[in-house]
This record gives sequence, C-alpha cells and structure tokens, in this order.
Amino acid sequence: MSDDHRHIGDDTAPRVVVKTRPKVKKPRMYKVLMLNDDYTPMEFVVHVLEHIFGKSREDAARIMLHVHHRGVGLCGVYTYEVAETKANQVVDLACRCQHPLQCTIEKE
Ligand code: TYC
Repeated sequence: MSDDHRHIGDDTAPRVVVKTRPKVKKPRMYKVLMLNDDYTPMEFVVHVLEHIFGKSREDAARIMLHVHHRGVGLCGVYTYEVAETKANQVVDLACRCQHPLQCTIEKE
C-alpha cells in the first residue's frame, strides 16, 4: 500500500512516540541550626538533640560542645515542614523550661 492510502487509525498509520518526563523534583532541603547562649544547661541541649533530632547520646554531646565552643551547630537537614516543626519544638520546650535556647532554619 502506498503512503497516500494510509489513514489515521489504520494500523498502517505512522506512530508518534512521546517520551514523558516523570514530574518529580527533589525537595529543597533546610538546615536546622542551634545557637549557643550562656544560660541553657548543657544537659538540656543534649536531651533536645537526643529526643527531637534522634541523635545518639555521643553525637548529641559532640554537637552540644561544638555549639558551646563555636556559637552555632548543625542539628540536621530536612524538608521545610520537618525543619520548621523541629525548630519550633526546640523553642517551645526551651520556653516551657525557661531556657533561652534558640534554633533557626536556613536553606541548604
Ligand atoms: N553555653 C551553655 C552553657 O555553658 C551550653 C549550651 C550549649 C547552650 C549549646 C546552648 O545550643 C547551646 N551552659
């Protein structure tokens, strides 16, 4: 059969293959940073790092001491909602316990 006699829907019609891209993007990630102060007890900071950020006691103590000496330290990297929730949990708990501990989030 010549090309002229082909019709759309015929199994002789030319086929077009369209590649689709999967519409998924990696989410932007956010760092949760802990700030030093002169008043929050070291043990409280270690507790926060263990219970809110899931750190081992050893990692929690290491991060706390890093913040104590350097002024700021990384608690973890999360999607926006998780980072914001954890930072709020830290500040809320510190506030309830009357400690001035502060946490911030920053785009990675
Ligand atoms: N600097 C505090 C102290 O000497 C301890 C501390 C560590 C406070 C880390 C906050 O994010 C912090 N008691």
